[in-house]
Amino acid sequence: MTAAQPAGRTVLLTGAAGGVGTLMRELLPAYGYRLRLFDALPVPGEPDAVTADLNDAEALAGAVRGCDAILHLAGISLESTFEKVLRANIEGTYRLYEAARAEGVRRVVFASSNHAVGYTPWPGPGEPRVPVGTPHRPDTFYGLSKCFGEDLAQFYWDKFGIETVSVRIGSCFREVTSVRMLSVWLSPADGARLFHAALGARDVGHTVVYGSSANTRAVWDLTASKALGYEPRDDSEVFAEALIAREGELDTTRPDQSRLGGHFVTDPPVWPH
Ligand code: NAI
Ligand code: 15L
Repeated sequence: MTAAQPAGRTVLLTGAAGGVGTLMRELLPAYGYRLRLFDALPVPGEPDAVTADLNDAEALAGAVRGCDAILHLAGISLESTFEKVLRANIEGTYRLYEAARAEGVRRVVFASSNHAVGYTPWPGPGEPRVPVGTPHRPDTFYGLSKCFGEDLAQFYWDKFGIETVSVRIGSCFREVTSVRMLSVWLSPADGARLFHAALGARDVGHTVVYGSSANTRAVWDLTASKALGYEPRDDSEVFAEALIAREGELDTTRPDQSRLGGHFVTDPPVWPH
């Protein structure tokens, strides 16, 4: 892998109306990208955004056409019924890759999630950070769909030569709101740095990386992220004192804090009703 290519490229941003999409609409243009926006919901203040479902193959093909790369954020971002996760995240991500293949787009950055490995035990004191090679241990149907997305990315690389960086995002929000997030926070600015690195690094094949900031209490091994050229600058520690005063230190004997996925591990599944 070598350093990021110059920006100035057209990138399709799916999920542009969502939380991370909104942050990246603010931050990525400074890196020189022209963003084309896509979401099932209208994107406020963006009349040129494509408003369509990922499963609308015609709309998706039109959106993908002529793009240099895709930052694929769209999908269900929390646990839901299997049927909803299947439609948006599994079928929808398949449609996205099919559109990329048909339209000749050679690079995807896929928003995977820490919940692909959510059942992995929280590392104890002195234990090494969790490597990207740790086995998939999804904690939800949602996490399972991210495992599928990573495997789909590997398949489209092996079969069709479409490159992907799958970013197992921790918690990408403006602020840190729990003691767990002290370890897994990806600040918006570091998120933009990481997506920029992932969009531009050469010869990535299919690479899986973790997405977190330079947190004092980090739990994931960022070696693969840094190999893309990512240099995190933020540290959640500035939020620590207030959060620990409110919640106490992270207690890995608690079921909802004993594994990387936090409460996703202990929350009941969502069944159709
Ligand atoms: P979000 O729920 O705020 O935004 C997702 C967007 O995708 C929404 O605007 C929604 O309308 C759109 N969408 C959903 N289904 C769609 C479909 N079938 N067709 C077209 N658009 C559809 O989620 P957020 O927080 O912005 O996350 C973005 C991505 O990053 C998601 O894939 C999520 O799983 C992933 N991620 C986010 C993390 C975070 O900390 N925010 C952590 C780990 C992963
Ligand atoms: C995710 O995958 C979710 O999309 C996000 O909303 C957060 O819950 C995040 O994981 C997390 O683990 O904090």
